[in-house]
Parts: sequence; structure tokens; C-alpha cells
Amino acid sequence: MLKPYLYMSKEVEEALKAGQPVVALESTIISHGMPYPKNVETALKVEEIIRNHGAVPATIGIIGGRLIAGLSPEEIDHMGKAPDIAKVSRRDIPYIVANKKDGATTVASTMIIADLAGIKIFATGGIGGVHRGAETSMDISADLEELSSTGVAVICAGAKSILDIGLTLEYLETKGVPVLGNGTDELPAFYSRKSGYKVDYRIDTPEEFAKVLKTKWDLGLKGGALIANPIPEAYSMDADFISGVIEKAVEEANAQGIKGKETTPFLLAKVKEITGGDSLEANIQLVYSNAELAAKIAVELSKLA
Ligand code: PSU
Ligand code: MN
Repeated sequence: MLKPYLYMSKEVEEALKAGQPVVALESTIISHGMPYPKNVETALKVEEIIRNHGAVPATIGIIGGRLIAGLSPEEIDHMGKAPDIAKVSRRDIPYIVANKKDGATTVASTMIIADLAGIKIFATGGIGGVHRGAETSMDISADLEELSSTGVAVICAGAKSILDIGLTLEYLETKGVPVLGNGTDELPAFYSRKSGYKVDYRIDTPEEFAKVLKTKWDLGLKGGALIANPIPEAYSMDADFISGVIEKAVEEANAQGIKGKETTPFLLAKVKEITGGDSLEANIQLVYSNAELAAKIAVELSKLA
């Protein structure tokens, strides 16, 4: 039934068939999260890191209406360069596919396609969440609903304070999504290692992560897990400085009336502009670190299967 919709690269298909570890990667971070050509360089380097740690990368996106798990380097370049690629979350998939359009997949839609393909582990930078002011705007990312219903674990660098971190954690609790810290009791805040909020459980090895995930899915508990990996110390930014920057970016978004799916890309671009690119370098480094952890967890999970 999936045949006319889902396309896997040969490498990804063979790895999955053989029970080898595979790590999914999203494409909104490429098309809407970073500028060209850094976005493409980063995406290719992330794939290399995953390979170097014994797993097969599957960068996910939609091209000409095809749901693709395992974009080629040329397709990744297209995702990074073309100016008009839609940002596609769960609600957008049917329209984009039916009309044979291109789409960059968010965390939510990447989880959906990973799940269709049979990939359990997914690395990214940051997820969407409950936005500041959501009590009136109701801006809550579809990523959170997806984490509650689709069985894919997402490795990220915690929650960015463009979001209301406390409300994001409350939402995840309500929806039964475990929030697990890699070597930390504290939820990292993307650009910095501290947020002032706790994770549900601290876990110290990829093997332990794999055990918890396997147990969840063996028990038939639906949904994924959020694995929060602090940005490497050497690249972390001063928490007060970055909060001030984000404050300014949020004010500007409000002043310009930015809403809906534009909000996250707008805030990311503003933060980058204000920090003169330092935030971009931090963003790239944390993605590399998440890719490495994801590959190690995927390797351990494949041993348990
Ligand atoms: N956070 C980042 N970088 C990103 C995103 C979030 O630091 O690129 C992207 C991801 O694709 C995420 C999406 O799934 O933004 C969330 O968008 P929204 O809030 O519109 O659901
Ligand atoms: Mn939103």
C-alpha cells in the first residue's frame, strides 16, 4: 500500500532488511533552519559522522511528491538551495504528496516517514514545542503530538528558549513522552547546557538508552521518546546572553505579527542575525554531537533486536 508513496535509497532499504542500525535525519533544518551552503555542508557531514559510528544515515524529505528515506547528496543539495521548498508537518503531507511537490520535513513529518520505513532512531538539533504566549496564540508544535503517537526516538539538544520550556515539558508529561537526559539531570537549553528544568531520567550510556526504548516498545506503549543531549562544553553559549538575544527575537516576531509555521524559522534567523553567526556555529556543533549519540544508540538497539 505504501509502494506508490514511500521510496527508500538502496542503502537504507538493505540496511533495514538486514537489521542494521539506521538513523533518520530531517530536512526542515536544511531548507529552513540554516543558510546555504552551510546547511548542505552540515547535512553531509552529519551523514559522515553517523557512518563513522557504525550506522546508516537516512536523510528524509519529499521530492516530487515522493516520501524519501535516504536522500542522495544531490537531493540534499536541492533541499538546501531551492528557494521555494515548503515546510511540511503532518497536516501538509497529503497536499504536498498528491500534488507532487517538494517538501522539507519537520520533526513530526520526519518521524512519520521514518516510522513508515521502519527506522526507530532520529537525530536533529531542536524540536518544536509550546511557544511562549501559547496560552493565547495556541501555538503548540505538531512535533509534540507526534512524539506522543509515533514510535521513533528523537535525539535533540533539549528545548530552545524561543519556546516556553516549562510548558513544553508539561505537555510531554501529559502525552506520556519520556524525556531522557544524556549524562545530565538537567534539561539542556539547546545553545547552553542548562535550562533550570529537570529531565525525567538521567541515562549515561547508549546501551541503557537502547534498553529503555526497547522496553517501551516491547510493552506496546505507543509513541516515542525525547533524548536530550547537552551541546558540547566547548561550543556552549552563555545562558544569560542567549536569553537576552531570544527575548529580542521574540519581541520582534510579535511586533511584525509573525504567526504559525513562520514563527520558528523567523526566530532562528533573527537569533543568528543578532549573534553575528555564533549561534549558527553552536547549532551545527550540537547537531554533530546528536548525530554521534544517535548512531551509538541505533547500534545498541540493533544488538537487542
Ligand atoms: N528548532 C531548531 N531548528 C529547526 C527546527 C526547530 O532549532 O530547524 C524546525 C524543526 O524541523 C522542527 C520545526 O520540527 O522547526 C518546528 O516547527 P513548528 O514549531 O512550526 O512546528
Ligand atoms: Mn507552530
